Amino acid sequence: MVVKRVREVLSGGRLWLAACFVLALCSQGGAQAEQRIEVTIKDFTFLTKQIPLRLGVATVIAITNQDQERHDFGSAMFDGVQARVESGGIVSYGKGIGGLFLDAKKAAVIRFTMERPGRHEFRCSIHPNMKGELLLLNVEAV
Ligand SMILES: [Cu+2]
Repeated sequence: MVVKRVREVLSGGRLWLAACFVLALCSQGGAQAEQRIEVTIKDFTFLTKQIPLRLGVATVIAITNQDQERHDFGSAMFDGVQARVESGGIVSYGKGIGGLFLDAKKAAVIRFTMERPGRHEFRCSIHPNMKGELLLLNVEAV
């Protein structure tokens, strides 16, 4: 009886492993479907091509500052979210980054996976008139 129970637990474990494997395959497929947003800062304006962003998908925000001025890309959308910032050969990562500062003519990349739907505003803290937003949709990844 005890042996039988152990066997049941074992087969349950195997099923769970199989499920993990399928999940791993799926998330590999998801990596190919990485969504990328280009944000260009030009003449004190955020230029973004607004594409609907899906939740739970690896997201890359590539920011380029074309101005001769320092700007900031800050947003509450990163609150509590694990994010990775790559800029000038430096990679930093952590939970809840507030945003990043971009010196003149510099570029940076933020990688994260968004789980909260809705409109997420971003702004430049140096120039309060500079604002933009990203729309995150709660749709199934097909
Ligand atoms: Cu600015």
